[in-house]
Amino acid sequence: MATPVSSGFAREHATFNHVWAALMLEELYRLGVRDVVLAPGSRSSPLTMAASEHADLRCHCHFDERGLGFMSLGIARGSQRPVAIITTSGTAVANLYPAVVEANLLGVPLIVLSADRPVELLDNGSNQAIDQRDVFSRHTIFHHDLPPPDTEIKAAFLLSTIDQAIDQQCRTPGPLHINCRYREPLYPGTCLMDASDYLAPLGRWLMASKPWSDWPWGDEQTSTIIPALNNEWEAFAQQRGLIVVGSVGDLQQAQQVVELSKQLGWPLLADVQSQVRFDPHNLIHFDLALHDERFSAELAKAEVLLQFGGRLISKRLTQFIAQQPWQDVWLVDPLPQRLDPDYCVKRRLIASPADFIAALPAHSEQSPWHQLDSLQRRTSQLVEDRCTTFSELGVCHQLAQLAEGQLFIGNSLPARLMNMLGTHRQTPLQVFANRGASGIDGLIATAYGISCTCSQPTTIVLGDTSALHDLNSLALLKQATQPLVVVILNNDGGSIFHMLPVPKEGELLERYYRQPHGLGFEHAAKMFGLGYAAPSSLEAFMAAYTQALEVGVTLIEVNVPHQQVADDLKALGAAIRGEPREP
Ligand SMILES: Cc1ncc(C[n+]2csc(CCOP(=O)(O)OP(=O)(O)O)c2C)c(N)n1
Repeated sequence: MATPVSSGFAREHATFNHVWAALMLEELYRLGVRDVVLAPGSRSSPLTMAASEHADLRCHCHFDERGLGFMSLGIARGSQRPVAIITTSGTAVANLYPAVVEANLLGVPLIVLSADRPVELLDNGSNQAIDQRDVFSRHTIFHHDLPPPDTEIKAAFLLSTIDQAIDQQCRTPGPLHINCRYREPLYPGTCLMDASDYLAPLGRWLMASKPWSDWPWGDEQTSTIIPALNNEWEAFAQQRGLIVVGSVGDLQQAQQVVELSKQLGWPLLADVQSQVRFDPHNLIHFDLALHDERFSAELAKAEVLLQFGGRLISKRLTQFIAQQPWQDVWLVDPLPQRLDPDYCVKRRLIASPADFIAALPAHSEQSPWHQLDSLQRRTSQLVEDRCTTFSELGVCHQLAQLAEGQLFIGNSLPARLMNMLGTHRQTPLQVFANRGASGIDGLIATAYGISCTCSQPTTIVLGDTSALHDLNSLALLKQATQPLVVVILNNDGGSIFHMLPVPKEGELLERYYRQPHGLGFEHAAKMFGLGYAAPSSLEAFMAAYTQALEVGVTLIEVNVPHQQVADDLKALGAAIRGEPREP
């Protein structure tokens, strides 16, 4: 309901609340925001209307704020841009909590704009009013509680508050929260209000495209601290080293790490979140090969470790790193987090892989020191042999080869299986996972958000309990503009608990951990208008999956016995260790 002037910021708006909301969204746009996600609500009307009227903002909707938060996480990660979230007041805001927690751990720039009541309507029995001040506590990098829009408060205050918040987000990527209090009226009346006088002090801002105040933004990463590396690097690089790659979002940066590993002749152990796990240079089956004593012994000849990115999925690799008597350990990651669960790191470099590599002094190419490739080949052959059946192992092994575009990996066993299986690929595959807090919530919404940002197919592979957790986000999928495939590994409950030391006696494991439900997903697919397939052989899975990558949205349900995956992994580990087969 704002009337645009011939060019520049509109001077007439529905209410004064709408003036402030429009100023905020315009400033966020100038600071790089392109996507806004919204859930319905009354108190947030000024923000909703401002977002919907902004010509250059893409709006995405979901009725469930928990899924909305995860959807924004996916969009922000896929587009590598900040995403604004608009919710109404009350539990709507609280429903964003899991996604905010995950964004904080992964350093994803979300901007929560929560609508709220003015303070005089708090704690007096007013409807849908909770204390929203700093509701996300220590899980945001910035919090601001705005006063209700007021003509006595300069518009420049609002703009510079946003500029400061976004500057903070550039320095420490993560979610920020701006609580927006509105007095009524929240909706347009019969005529527009002219805000020309109020806006006039903004002068050139009204016609320009730059933010109000000039703060560092974009590539200018002031937190990048690379000390003079010359002497330290020479001493470090002369030793026998390993390169481990954890979570690295950017394929090109990860490829530079691969090149570095080739130049140094150091083995590369890249996690599935590294973007280069399927690179021909990676020791792709290192996780399983660590069962093999000869492989582990060879790896243990390493004296120094250079790690890029954290949050390794492989427990065996994490244990190896913890136990190895390293001469030195360097860890490179742009986020200022410790990322060192066993306190091995001696030098923590807060830098992107590309910035770190660019800062290194020249080094001559060295020949590889390791026998690991040939030792790993035995493990790879066993993986090939054991992944030929219709099972979670077989399906994940195939997915790693057949997937195109983007693959989102759910937590619990899918993350572990995709980190173990598969083969080298000629074409890169962009891989995402919510491994900050490793929740089984919001996975479908996150994958949908990621799919919104690219022109290629997206696949999500997840467990049945995880799928049930976010079932209502299936409602988002019919809006997908690119092929989207949801592969549900339905082992009737949380099969990961078979692999954990939960006491097996009595009903403990079944009733309190695994929680079998006996549910299938065919009717869910129907209800949400998705294609559906339930293959019963590996060949049928491959055919259904390949077809699903072509067009539309398809839910592929892989029904397997609950105990199978644990038995298969146990048998594979024993085979790699060279133990005789159980009769
Ligand atoms: C929000 C949340 N609640 C609980 C957990 C603990 N948890 C980890 S795995 C898991 C079971 C997951 O089951 P499913 O999705 O079916 O996968 P599977 O174990 O069969 O691979 C649970 C409950 C969690 N990680 N996140």
